[in-house]
Amino acid sequence: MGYEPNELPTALPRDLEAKYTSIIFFEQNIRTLIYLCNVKVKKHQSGFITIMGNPNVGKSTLMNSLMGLDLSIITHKAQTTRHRILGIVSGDNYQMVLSDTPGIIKPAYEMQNSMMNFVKEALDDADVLIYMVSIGETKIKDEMLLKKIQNSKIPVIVLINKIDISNQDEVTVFLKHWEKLIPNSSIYSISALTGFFIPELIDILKSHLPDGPEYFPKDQITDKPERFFVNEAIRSQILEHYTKEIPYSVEVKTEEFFEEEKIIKIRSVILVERESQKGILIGHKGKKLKTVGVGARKSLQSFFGKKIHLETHVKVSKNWRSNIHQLKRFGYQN
Ligand SMILES: Nc1nc2c(ncn2[C@@H]2O[C@H](COP(=O)(O)OP(=O)(O)OP(=O)(O)O)[C@@H](O)[C@H]2O)c(=O)[nH]1
Ligand SMILES: [Mg+2]
Repeated sequence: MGYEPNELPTALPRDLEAKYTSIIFFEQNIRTLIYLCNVKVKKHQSGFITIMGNPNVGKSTLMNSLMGLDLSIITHKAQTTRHRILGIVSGDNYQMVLSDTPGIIKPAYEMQNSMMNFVKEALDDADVLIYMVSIGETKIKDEMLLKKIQNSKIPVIVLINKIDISNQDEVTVFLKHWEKLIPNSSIYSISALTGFFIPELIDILKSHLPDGPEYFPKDQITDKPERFFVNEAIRSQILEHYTKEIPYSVEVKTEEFFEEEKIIKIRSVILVERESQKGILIGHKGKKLKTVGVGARKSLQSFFGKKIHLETHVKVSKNWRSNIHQLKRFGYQN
């Protein structure tokens, strides 16, 4: 049947209308199905995973091992980590925001207060808590913290670390001990250093992530700026090469960071608390400070993948560890 353009029917013939309606119905069903599939496929999981525990148990080693990257500095000395450092691991459908934190201590001065505030903040933000102990540890001394962990509403994972320096019988004893102490937790024995149980742990952590958004762009790996990692590389060398109170009296501030195509030019200031510490740090004819510079340059070259020109100066900033204004300048307080 043919129609002239000016005499088109206002309604479709009955049989055509029925077909047309069923096509629309079919198309809508398909759209709903595609929508539901997309929702299912695109479901995204994310969360904040806090790593906490006593000093020196291997928290930063674990963070780096989970990241597959040397983000946090690691030394054999306690109180190496002073800040909360985020390490972000992302995949298409998930994002784990790890927090490396300072080891738990009883604060003796203002800087240590700030360090413990970082731990508290990270605990308050956590979707999953990792409490890490070294093999041989049996207690959480702080009663309040113990209660908080025992009554935790979020998943708690206790990791017994450094099992590479232990044996099966000993590991079994400590696994049982921690199971009894924190019955609401999952307990695993690992070696953050050798990587034992790390791939399995990554899967366990992913399985605990709640549904959530991308908190950070997927290609971002940390919340800290480049200068922070320069400060840390220098501080790591100081922890390595000096004894007694020197590493604990030092703060590093990077004042210049110029990135060119093939080289990064950096100027950093090392602050000490007293005049006498300045001499010790510089050493005879500047030899000790030179060792620090050479070591830091090497590690920064591999961290940034570029040639590094590093200039260091030592200054006295009297009692900076107890001075709130100074601590603010160094990023310890908001
Ligand atoms: N044998 C052994 N040593 C480890 C293991 N994990 C870490 N360590 C060592 O333990 C020391 C402390 O490691 P860190 O990762 O700096 O410990 P931390 O808990 O971050 O320490 P703080 O930042 O001071 O609280 C370093 O000498 C590490 O090499 C492990 O699985 N086995
Ligand atoms: Mg650490």
